[in-house]
Amino acid sequence: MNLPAPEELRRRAEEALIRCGADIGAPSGALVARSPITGTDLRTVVTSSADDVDAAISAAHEAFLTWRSVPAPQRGAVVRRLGQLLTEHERDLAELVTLEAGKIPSEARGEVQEMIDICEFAVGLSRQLYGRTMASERPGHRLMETWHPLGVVGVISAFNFPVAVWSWNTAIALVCGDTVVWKPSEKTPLTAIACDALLAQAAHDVGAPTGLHALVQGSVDVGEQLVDDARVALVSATGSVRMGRAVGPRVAARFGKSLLELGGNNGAVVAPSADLDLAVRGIVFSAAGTAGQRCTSLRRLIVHSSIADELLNRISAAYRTLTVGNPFDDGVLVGPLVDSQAFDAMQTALDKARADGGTVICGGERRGTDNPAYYVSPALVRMPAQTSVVREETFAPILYALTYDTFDQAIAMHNEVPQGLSSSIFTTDQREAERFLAADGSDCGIANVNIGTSGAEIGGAFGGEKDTGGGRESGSDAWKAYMRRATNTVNYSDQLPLAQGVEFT
Ligand code: UN1
Repeated sequence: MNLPAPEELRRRAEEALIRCGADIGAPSGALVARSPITGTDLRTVVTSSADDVDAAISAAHEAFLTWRSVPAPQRGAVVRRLGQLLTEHERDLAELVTLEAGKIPSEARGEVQEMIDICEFAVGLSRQLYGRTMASERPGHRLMETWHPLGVVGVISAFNFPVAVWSWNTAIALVCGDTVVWKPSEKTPLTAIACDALLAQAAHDVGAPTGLHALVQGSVDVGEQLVDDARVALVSATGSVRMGRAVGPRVAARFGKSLLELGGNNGAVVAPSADLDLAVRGIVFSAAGTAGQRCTSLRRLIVHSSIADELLNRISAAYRTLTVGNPFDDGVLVGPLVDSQAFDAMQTALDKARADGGTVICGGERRGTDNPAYYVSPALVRMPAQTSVVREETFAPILYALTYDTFDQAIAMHNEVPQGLSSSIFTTDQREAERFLAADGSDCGIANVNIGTSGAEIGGAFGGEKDTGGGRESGSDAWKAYMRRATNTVNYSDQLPLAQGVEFT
């Protein structure tokens, strides 16, 4: 496989960081930023000590005490400026995303576009943090609710969407009057440095108070400090179910709030009436795109037995045309897996699937073994049943295909996994489509018709049920998780009637 020289990648990373205004200093830290493109180092980054994390939380808390009283539309100004800077530096950030996460440039730019979109959304939201007014049962009384800033938001993000998920949280948190301490994935520290620099620039340009955002870098212990610190009012964490099981109860133990966006095991039902041309395109993008490393990646295909052979033939034909390789090369659609652990997990899952009676129709093999990078052909595996390996999320491009005969069976099979993030149905039968979206249809936070499971727009609330953690980020009214609600009763009469008709005289 023809891969770029490690020095070229280092130079590109450094140049993009400088263009984003990052103070990169001498590379002297303990955290090694790597590129999955070559499996080699990009530069080192200083890790945050326990004292550094404590200082970051203190500063963010201090800043919150001022920021919460700045009118929300004024808070929107910093996010508006951030959106402008992200637009100016779209290529630089996308370059860093490709370098650190291995995404193809189109997907990397799409991720930066999500950031720009959420900034626009958040600016609008800064004038729409609506509370309700309710009819009071008492004369001369007004009953209403007010939404107030919450405090410091601890954002813990994953490698696969190293910048968009941060922006969903941060843009919304800032207009809601919160401040942010961010712990990015150890696998993507450089994109985080660039984002932090752009936000600092935005805050400076609009004269916002300092300390609205702090970046802390390191491994689990850094995240744990955010989880355990009572000054962190909300912990918004994206990652594995295992991580969420550790974070959720710890935050709850101190009565903090958490917003969990954990694993998915996303399925698509393909009905006999489906438009197969459209279905194949949607399936291939969702299953093989981003090398299967989205939390919304399609992992399970539940296809009617009458069309299974044809559909699987068409998907495997499409898979064989996918170019796997250096994401910077023209025409490449599938970049590398993030690291050797991801590759090992994929191979272990494929072995288990074979042991369970599965047939690998195509893919699964490593491409180009003469380097420490891990490129694989996306795998399509026909399974006789939804065995334990199919019920787990493997963060790699494996698509398991199962067949069904009745629609009820398809829905039952679809919902019979622990995770509940994204789902879709390909059908032209309106009854089936509506049933899939109904209360007794898909049990996921995202349910689509005639598109794949991945690639959601920012306008909707993003997140899922069951082991996915229940949190909602991004659009719609997800902002409410970043604020606290106060119910206010105002008596403007000269009487003191008690609610529920209670007499106390
Ligand atoms: C994730 O993988 O954590 O819907 C987020 C999508 C993207 C976001 C994915 N907009 O696929």
